[in-house]
Amino acid sequence: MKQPSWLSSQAEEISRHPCYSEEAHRFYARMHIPVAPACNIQCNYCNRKFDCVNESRPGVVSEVLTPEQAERKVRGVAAQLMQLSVVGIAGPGDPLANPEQTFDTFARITKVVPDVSLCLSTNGLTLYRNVDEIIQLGIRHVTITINAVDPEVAQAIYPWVVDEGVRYEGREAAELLISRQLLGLEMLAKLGILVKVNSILIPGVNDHHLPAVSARVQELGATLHNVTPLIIAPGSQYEADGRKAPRPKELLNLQERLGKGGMKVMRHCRQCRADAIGLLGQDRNSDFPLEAMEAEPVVNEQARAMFQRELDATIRERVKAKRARRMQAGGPKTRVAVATRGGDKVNQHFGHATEFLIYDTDGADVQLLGVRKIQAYCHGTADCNGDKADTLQEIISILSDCRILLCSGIGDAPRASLNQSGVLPLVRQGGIQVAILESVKYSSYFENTNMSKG
Ligand code: CLF
Ligand code: SF4
Repeated sequence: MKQPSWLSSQAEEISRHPCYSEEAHRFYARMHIPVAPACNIQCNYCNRKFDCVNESRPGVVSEVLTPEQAERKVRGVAAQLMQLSVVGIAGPGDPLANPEQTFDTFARITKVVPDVSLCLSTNGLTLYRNVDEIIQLGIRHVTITINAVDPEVAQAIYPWVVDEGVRYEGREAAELLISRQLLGLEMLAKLGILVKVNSILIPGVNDHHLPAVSARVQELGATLHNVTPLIIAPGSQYEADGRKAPRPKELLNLQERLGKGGMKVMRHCRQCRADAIGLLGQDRNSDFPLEAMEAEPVVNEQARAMFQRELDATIRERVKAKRARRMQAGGPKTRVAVATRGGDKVNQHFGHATEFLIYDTDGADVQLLGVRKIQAYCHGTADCNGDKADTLQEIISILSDCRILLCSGIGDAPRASLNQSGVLPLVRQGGIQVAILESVKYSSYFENTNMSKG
């Protein structure tokens, strides 16, 4: 098959894709359209009542749209959200187990909003059969969730798969799924499609095996590896088995190991819903109700292009400045947790945070290490000083390797507990990078007060 001409602009596409480029995720938005309800495999961490866990937050249900509704919604959102650069289908089941809805939707979108990149996320079982369609429709980015490349390991993750009406179980199911995933990956990579691999880190099942997965998918042409922590869907097999999520340190160590193996590792994944809209970390779906969408909203392509050119210039400046800072880097590192609602700002109260961004800084360079999800500590101001000891202890243990916490506000009780645990909360507002660099002067706070973290 002849390579399409648009592949020459891959670097530009990466620079505008919020998942493939860490810089882009601060400026460019994605939109997921939930048109694919069915699935053709069973993962032990999933419960079908909810969205596909492979690229979604477990326990979340998205309302399924028809392709017609999806087209209307994408037009309406693109008309208002100038920074929308990617439209993806990631569920709520597997997009390729619903090929008619998925491809019909993509075909409609390319006609009405031709300037967005199309993105598809799949378990990979039927990927090889859909490669022609993917190329014809101009889908530039494909994510495959690959949790194992050894059937022995995969058997403990997938009890069954169904292909062309035949149900496979046990080792046979695992072998079929792996062979299909790797075949699909190889075919797409050879055609120049950007393939990202998602893997879920499942302690006691595939934790030891993910470096082998990373090496194999890199060999076959994957451009990015995104390892996310296991979060178990309520009612799933793993919940019944009492499996536990990995500790943040385990994930961090693994990501570092994969990076040393030469693989580009994604650190800023937010495990989005199948209907998420906005910048990563934001979920603005409720700002764009289908009922409120005009029948024929005006998508001003020129205005979108102008707006995005300005974003590109800002990103280029930031990348240049980052390179310059890297040249000066090398001092001792301080780990900083940031409570944010998005917009690249410290703008979240500690008690309302459901995730922290974790950074390392040496006072010159600032490096994003990952995102740690938590249960919010409080749901109203009264709780902030209240006794929610278990939740607070869990949050403190998740932040135990950090020296500083930046947030827009914090109650007295959590402030005291964090202080006692050697994490210094600082109340700040504004840009994350500036706040982190300013906070470094407090990195020896505990040494000076004889409370060394060791
Ligand atoms: Fe969506 Fe996935 Fe495309 Fe991104 S999400 S289909 S590649 S546009 Fe991104 Fe969200 Fe993580 Fe997915 S942060 S869950 S990796
Ligand atoms: Fe659930 Fe997604 Fe796995 Fe299907 S592929 S079983 S929807 S997690």
